[in-house]
Amino acid sequence: RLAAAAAYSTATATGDLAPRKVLITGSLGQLGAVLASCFRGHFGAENVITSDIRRPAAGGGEVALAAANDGPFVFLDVRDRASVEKVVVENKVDTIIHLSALLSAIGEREPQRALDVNINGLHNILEIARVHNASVFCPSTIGAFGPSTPVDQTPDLTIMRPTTIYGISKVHMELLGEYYANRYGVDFRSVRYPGIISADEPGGGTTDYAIDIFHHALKTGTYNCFLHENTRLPMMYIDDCIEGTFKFITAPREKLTQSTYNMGAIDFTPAELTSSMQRHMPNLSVSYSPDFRQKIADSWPNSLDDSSARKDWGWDPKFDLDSMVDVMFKNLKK
Ligand code: AKB
Repeated sequence: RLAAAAAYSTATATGDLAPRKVLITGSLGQLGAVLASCFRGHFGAENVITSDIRRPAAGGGEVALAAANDGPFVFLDVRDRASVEKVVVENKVDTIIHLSALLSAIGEREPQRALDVNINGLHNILEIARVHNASVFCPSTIGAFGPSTPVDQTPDLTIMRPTTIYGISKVHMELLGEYYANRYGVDFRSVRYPGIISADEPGGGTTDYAIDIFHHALKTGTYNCFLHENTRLPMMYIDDCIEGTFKFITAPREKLTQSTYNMGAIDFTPAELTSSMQRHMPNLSVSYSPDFRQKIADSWPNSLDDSSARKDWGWDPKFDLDSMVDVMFKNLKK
C-alpha cells in the first residue's frame, strides 16, 4: 500500500504546476494521506503540510502514517481559527485542501459535533483564505442531494434538499464557497464525490459497506451488509479520485465554468458488488440487515451526470466495477 501511495505522485500533470504551499486539513481520514502523497510528488514533501486532531499512529493505517512522516505534520483543530491562521501565515500557505468533516452516518449519531466541525470549520477556512489570499478546495458529496432530487444521472444543477446534517452542511459549504468566490474573489473549488473505495478502512460513511465487505470477506468469507441488496449508489475507486482531484485543483481557472462539479465514475448495488467479488471468492456469502443507514442511502442518487467535469477539466475515470474489485483484492492480499 505504501507503493500504491507513492504511485499517486505520478498523477497526470496537465494543469497549473507552478510552485505551491499546501495545507491539508483532516489528513488522517480516507483521502488525506493519498492526496498528500500525490501533491508531495509534484510540489515537494516540504511544501505540503498535513494536519489532523489525532496523532498519526492512532488511525488511518500505514499509508496515513507514511504521509504524516514523509513531510510536515501539525496538530490542527479547524474549529480554532487562530491556530489554523498561524500555520497558514507562518508557512505562507497558498492552497488549502479542507478535508475535515464528519460524514453521513457519524453525523447522524453526533449532529451537534457535525455542525461544529463541518460548519464552523468551514467558516474559519474561508475567512482565512479571504484574508490571506489562499485558494480553497473542499469536497462535497452525493450526500448534498436529497429524496426530492432526480435519482438517475443527477445533474449538477438540481433540487438539493438533503435530509442529513452532513448533506445540509455540504450544501451550505457549496453555497458559501461560491459566495466567497463571487464576493471576495477567493479561488474556491469543490467536487461532489460518490462513495470512495480504497483499501484503507474509512470512517463514518454510508457508502463504507463497499469497503467493509472486502475486509470481512477476506477475514471470514462472510459479510452482513447494512444496506439492502438492491440499493444502487454512485462509487469511485481511490486512484480515479486522487487523479481527478489533482487535475481539478490544478486546472487553469479560466477552464472552469462553475465552482462545484459532480464527479461520477461507477454505480452498483451490494448484490452486484457481491457477484463481482465472487469471481475471486466463489464461496463468499453475504446477508443483508439494513439499519439506519438505509434511509440515508435511499435519499441519495443512483448515478451522477458528470458531463461538465469531463468537458471543462478533463475528468476521465478509468476503473469499472470488475477492475476496482480486482485491484482491491490485489492490494488487500499484499
Ligand atoms: C458517506 O457515505 O457519508 C460518504 C459520502 C458519500 O460522502 N462516503
